[in-house]
Amino acid sequence: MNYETLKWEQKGAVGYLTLSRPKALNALNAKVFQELDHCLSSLDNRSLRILIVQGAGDKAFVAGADIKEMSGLNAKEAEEFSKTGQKVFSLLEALPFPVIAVIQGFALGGGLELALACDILLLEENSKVGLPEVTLGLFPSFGGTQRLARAVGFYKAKEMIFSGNFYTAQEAYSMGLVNFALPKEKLMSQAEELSKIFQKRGPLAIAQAKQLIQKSYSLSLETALQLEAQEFGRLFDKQDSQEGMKAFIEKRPPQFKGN
Ligand code: DAK
Repeated sequence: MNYETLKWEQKGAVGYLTLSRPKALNALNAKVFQELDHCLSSLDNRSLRILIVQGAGDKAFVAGADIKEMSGLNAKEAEEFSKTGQKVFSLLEALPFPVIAVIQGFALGGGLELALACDILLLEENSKVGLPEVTLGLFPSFGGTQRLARAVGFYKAKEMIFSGNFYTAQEAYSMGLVNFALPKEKLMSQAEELSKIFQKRGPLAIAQAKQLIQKSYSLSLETALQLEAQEFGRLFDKQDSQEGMKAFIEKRPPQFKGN
């Protein structure tokens, strides 16, 4: 897949998606969203087990929506921009395998919202994150008001969104916004270490667990628990769960095939 604003590479079962507009600090414009839409819609979900998302260069993961492009949009174009953006974030969130955001440099506005649609967030220790939309008279509307509050709680989310301030990696880690804050040289190796661990586990089990964790946002606990039990039962019809339990009893590593 050849793109103008993205780089795509697959090594084994790991996909590497790089947002690449370094001169604009990888800001999200209409072209980026069109290409992300195409790329995420055409992934081979059978051969992929992990997706790693990063930004080109070391200055920014993504510095937000492209303010220069956005300022020239008319109402119709803004609606289109918003729709494609929302579609892309939903596609990313719905991928049936873990998505790891490797964040180096600024992750701001729509850039932080993109990271929040991933499953695991790794942040380089000198990076800054924030939702500065209010400084533009906007508010974070690619899911930021929802996903951030779920990640860090109402009060911290309100502080971040109302102030538009930038936060250090240590602050982001302390508030539970990211899984790890790491030195630059350890960032990708930690992502790959996690990828290796995830790949050893049952892929169907991970896909179901991911979906159920996401559904917990919108379902009552009672309904979600029923669904959890149902899906747990369905896994017993699959070869992977039989293989996993058999391998444990036979004291050998399991051979998961994703069926
Ligand atoms: N958009 C466009 N260009 C950007 C950009 C951005 N978000 N961020 C940086 N750039 C460009 C700069 O304009 C500059 O370009 P040139 O002037 O060289 O042509 C180049 O990248 C380098 O940036 P700086 O010269 O500013 O670099 P500094 O190190 O001095 O500062 C910075 C880095 C990241 C602190 C600063 O660039 C900055 O504050 N950038 C803006 C950050 C920001 O406010 N981001 C939030 C954007 S608002 C929507 C849903 C969601 C959204 C919108 C719509 N709908 C549902 C419709 C989301 C909105 C946002 O994300």
